Order: sequence, then structure tokens, then C-alpha cells
Amino acid sequence: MQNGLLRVLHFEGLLGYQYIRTTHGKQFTLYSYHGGANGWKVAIVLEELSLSYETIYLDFGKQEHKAPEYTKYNPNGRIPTLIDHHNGDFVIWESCAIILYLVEKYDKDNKLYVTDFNERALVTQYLFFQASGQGPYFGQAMWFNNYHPEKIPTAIDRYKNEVIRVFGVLETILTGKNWLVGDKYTIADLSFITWNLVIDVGLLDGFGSFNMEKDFPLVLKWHRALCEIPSVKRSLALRAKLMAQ
Ligand SMILES: N[C@@H](CCC(=O)N[C@@H](CS)C(=O)NCC(=O)O)C(=O)O
Repeated sequence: MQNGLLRVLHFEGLLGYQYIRTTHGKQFTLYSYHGGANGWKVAIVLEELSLSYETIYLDFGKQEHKAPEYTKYNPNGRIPTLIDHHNGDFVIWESCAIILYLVEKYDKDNKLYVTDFNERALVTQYLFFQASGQGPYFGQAMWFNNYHPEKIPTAIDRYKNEVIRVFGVLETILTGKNWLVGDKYTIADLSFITWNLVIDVGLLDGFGSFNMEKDFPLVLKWHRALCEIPSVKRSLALRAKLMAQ
């Protein structure tokens, strides 16, 4: 198990962040939220690259992600944010930009990246697709289905249909291949994992004629294969543990 997963820190207040940031001795500080999808995307890549990091889980209930002590790093007031203490405390946010930064700077063997120029462009294409086409729509589907104070059937249907449409796009892309780009998994594949977890939370159960196994077998196979990667397994197990607390 890598460094970042060994310790889960609980803070009484934001002052603790500054303290831990300068004392934990790891290369990176990752600001995250245990229940969110996007912070785990970064944790998975840090784990895969065996980079040392300390995760600070913000308390959304206390609005810590909107407090100035955090928005001085990320003016968007969302997680994740990564600080690279080996690069002059360089601060970067937006999960796909973070994982691109990590592979470009630290993945010397291209374990999670590719060398060919066109293939790199395709990795970027899929990262944009994930960040603009998958994450926000899957997130809205979860929000309107599970958390919005009123039940608005048109909003629920709109976003559930979009989840199904995106699965359809991925099914087409994966036809005849195992991974999105080239012959191995890259950050492009890893970026989709945490939102694809909606497959197992019953979001689409009973919705129209939706049937994951029948309609999107390649997406399911791809997602299951990604979830079997040891670093992914570790991150998802920690996520499940923290969410159960
Ligand atoms: N496109 C951003 C999305 C970030 C995002 O929406 N993060 C969620 C948690 S997964 C968040 O911070 N939500 C709090 C809020 O919206 O106030 C990324 O990929 O980093």
C-alpha cells in the first residue's frame, strides 16, 4: 500500500491544513473529499506511479471547500487540488489537468501515458470527454435522482438518458479493443472509473429497458478490468471504508 493511503487524517479546523502541508514530508498534498469521484481519480494515478502524497479530506458539511484557506489554492472551491512540494509548491486543480501534469512530469516510462504524438492527442481528447461529457452528466443524474429536494421527473430522465447515451458512445469506442488508446490502459481509461461506479449503485435500475450486461457489455468488461488493477482496488476499498464511516 502506498503512502497516501496509509494515513487518513481528520482535522478539527482549517489551520491544521497549513500545519500538515509543511510537516508531512510527502511529495504531494492532495485535497480531496471522501465521497466525491474526482479526488479518487488523482489518488489512483498517484498510487499507480508510486508517488508519495498526503490526502487531506475536506469536510463539505462544514463548507471547508469554500473557505479562503482552501480557495486560495483553488478559487473554484471544488476538489481535487494537488500541491507538488518538489516543484516549488506548484498548485494545480481540475482532476484531468492534474493527472496529465503527473504523467507528463513524473511518468518517465509512460506507464500510464503514450509516446506517439497523435496518441497523446487522443488521450487528451478522452480526458476532455470525461471531464465535460461523463462526469458532469453522471453527477447531475445522481443529484436529481438521489439528493435534489424535489423529484423532477424531466430532469431525472434527461440526465439518466445522458448516462445511457455516454455508455453507448463508450461501447462504440471499445468495440474491437480493450483500452481507449493503444494497447494498454492509460490515464484516459483511469479517468472514467469513479463515475462509472454508478453502474453498481442502482441509479439506472428499472429505468426504461436499460440493461448494462446486455446493452453495454464492452463497457462493463472494461470497467471491471480497470477495477481489478491493484492500485485502483486499494483506492476504491479506502473510499468505501471512508464512506461507510
Ligand atoms: N471538473 C472538476 C469537477 C470538480 C468537482 O465537481 N468536484 C466535486 C467533488 S467530486 C466538488 O468539489 N463538489 C463541491 C461543490 O460543488 O461545491 C474536476 O474534475 O476536478
